[in-house]
Amino acid sequence: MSNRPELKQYIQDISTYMESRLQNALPASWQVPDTLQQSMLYSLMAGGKRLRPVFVIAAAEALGGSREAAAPVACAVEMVHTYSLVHDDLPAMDNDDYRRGKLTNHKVYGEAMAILAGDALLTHAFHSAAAALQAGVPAEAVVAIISDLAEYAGPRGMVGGQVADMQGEQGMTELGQLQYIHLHKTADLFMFSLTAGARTAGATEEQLAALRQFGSDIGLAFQIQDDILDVIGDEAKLGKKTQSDSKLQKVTYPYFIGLEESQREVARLTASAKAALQQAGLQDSSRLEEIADYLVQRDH
Ligand code: GRG
Repeated sequence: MSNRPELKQYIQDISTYMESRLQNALPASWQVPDTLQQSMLYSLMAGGKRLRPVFVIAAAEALGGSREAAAPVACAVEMVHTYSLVHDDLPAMDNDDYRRGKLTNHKVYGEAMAILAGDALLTHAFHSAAAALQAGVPAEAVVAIISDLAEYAGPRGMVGGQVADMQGEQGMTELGQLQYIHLHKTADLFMFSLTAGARTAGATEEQLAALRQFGSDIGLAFQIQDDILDVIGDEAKLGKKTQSDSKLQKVTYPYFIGLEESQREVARLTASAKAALQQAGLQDSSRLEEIADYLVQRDH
């Protein structure tokens, strides 16, 4: 009998581990203003799925690395992800009152504090990534991780994707525009997570390239699946005729290429992601493959 936990248990274990690491992310000696600390922790501890930390840790473990060495990087990417959600919910952007079933940060702490909590999460992410050095990761790998975090989260990465999304609201005419948004808003942090986790375990350039391909394919497939579920959900709620009048007008993958072709694209990207993993020469790629299937096969 193997001691290997089922995927759901594996994800749950990482979530529990991350909760305690994130809860203590700010050193007690720092004298951070109370409200700022509460606002940061309110969103950090609001019950996200911790997908990006799972990618960091699973990639490290696929190369025989340790959870402890990968943890500072896993915390860093979750902080960047959380800041992006706090800012995305602001009145100047999506203007949302609820996220994950709870009031959004600015609804509880006010707009100014939500902006500052987001800023503080983004800044503190780099402090956390740098702490990989104390967890035993070689300095050269830590510098590469920090540089990648800036690249994948910044103007050429997630922020660039968010801007393209905002501009796309004025009207999108090509699938390439939507693909750019999905790749940068979603896939870039997946790619960062996978490569950064692998870097903590001494990955080669070839392994990093294969993991970038895997992250890009799975990130795009994850978002296309989201688009598909969005359209199918509305079809169920509204009935086929009304749905084709309304939701297909929303700019999603099915809007451009139809539902069936979108489903085929998810399958094609998943196969391509798994093929990339096979090329990576990892010690054990099975967990990453399971995560890929779990993400694209979800039905909600
Ligand atoms: C404000 C710079 C800036 C960026 C915002 C994150 C984001 C970009 C927008 C939110 C809307 C959205 C659907 C983004 C795509 C990325 C994504 C899939 C976010 C949700 O990630 P999950 O499902 O969230 O991992 P949880 O809540 O589980 O952490």
